[in-house]
Amino acid sequence: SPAPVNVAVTGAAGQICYSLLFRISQGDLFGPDQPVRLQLLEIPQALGALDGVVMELMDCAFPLLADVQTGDDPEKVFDGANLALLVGARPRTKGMERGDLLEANGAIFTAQGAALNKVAADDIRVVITGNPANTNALIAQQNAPDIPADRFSALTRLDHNRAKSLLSKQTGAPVTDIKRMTIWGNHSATQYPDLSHTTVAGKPALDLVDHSWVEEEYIPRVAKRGAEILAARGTSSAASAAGATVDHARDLFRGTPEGDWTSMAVVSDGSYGVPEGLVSSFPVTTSNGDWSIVEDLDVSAFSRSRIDASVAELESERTAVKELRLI
Ligand code: NAX
Repeated sequence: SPAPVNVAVTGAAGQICYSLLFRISQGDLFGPDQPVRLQLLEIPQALGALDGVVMELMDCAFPLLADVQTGDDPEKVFDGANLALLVGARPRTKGMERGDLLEANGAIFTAQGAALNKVAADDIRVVITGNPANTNALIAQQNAPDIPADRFSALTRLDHNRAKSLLSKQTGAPVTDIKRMTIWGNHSATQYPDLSHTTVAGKPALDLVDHSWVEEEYIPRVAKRGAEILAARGTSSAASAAGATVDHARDLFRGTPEGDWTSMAVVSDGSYGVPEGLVSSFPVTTSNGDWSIVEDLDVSAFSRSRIDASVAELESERTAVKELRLI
């Protein structure tokens, strides 16, 4: 069998990783013939709990799991990584202002970007799930000057999958019939799930649903799905976030299907009026670890105003982290 792929994962003792690590070890990311080595990063206080997770990984006797290492030093844990999944982040706690949140996460993602820059493999790909995902990705990317900017992407796949599933429910069509879904902007309440180019069994989605439903129910429900789950479950979405992280990374390497695309937050080249350098969600096609933005889509006036609002939020986050000298 081929040499193992080195997958570094942060936040490894957290709830998303309690699903994610098992999915990766099962072969859901790189397929049934590719062994993986897990390099798991946690903060010192969580290393004990992480030992328990590693015991469970061992107890699954996964044929594809070649090795597991753990630690709290990113310069050691990221050594030789081919793929880094940055899941661990500092959640917003009571009384914390947005600036405090950006600063706490800035400390994490400046250090992790610099460590990746120093010790990751030459073919490194970096996927950021930890929130605020887009701006954390920007911070990591800006602190890794020797890694090409297009190696970084942040997750909007959970939003994309939620958007597909809610449209499937509304139209009665299976999710496999839904193509060309797009999430634009920030992974936040300002995100814009755009049905303008989406097809359902080959028919334009917008011919099948009312505009008022899209504007008043669908868009807010996709954007607030995380809060809906938190209210029902008492904790934030975890298995679905792990699933979306697997979908994102798998498609990055194995490619999007012909005639379809996915959504990823990537460093803007100025496409669709999104200022260069911002990490914003776009429709993308992928193959062999690389992505490209789907170009020349029509943008309606309604879409324009939604995209602009989310991009304005990303610009204000970028200004804030610049002022904090994190980038
Ligand atoms: P948990 O709080 O269960 O786990 C996070 C783990 O990260 C903890 O074990 C913590 O010790 C660890 N950690 C903190 N700082 C670290 C550091 N510097 N290095 C390594 N590990 C560190 O959170 P979980 O539910 O697993 O969520 C993880 C992140 O994903 C959060 O930021 C969350 O907001 C974000 N999410 C992102 C989503 C997306 O679609 N982009 C959706 C789900 C989720 O909300």
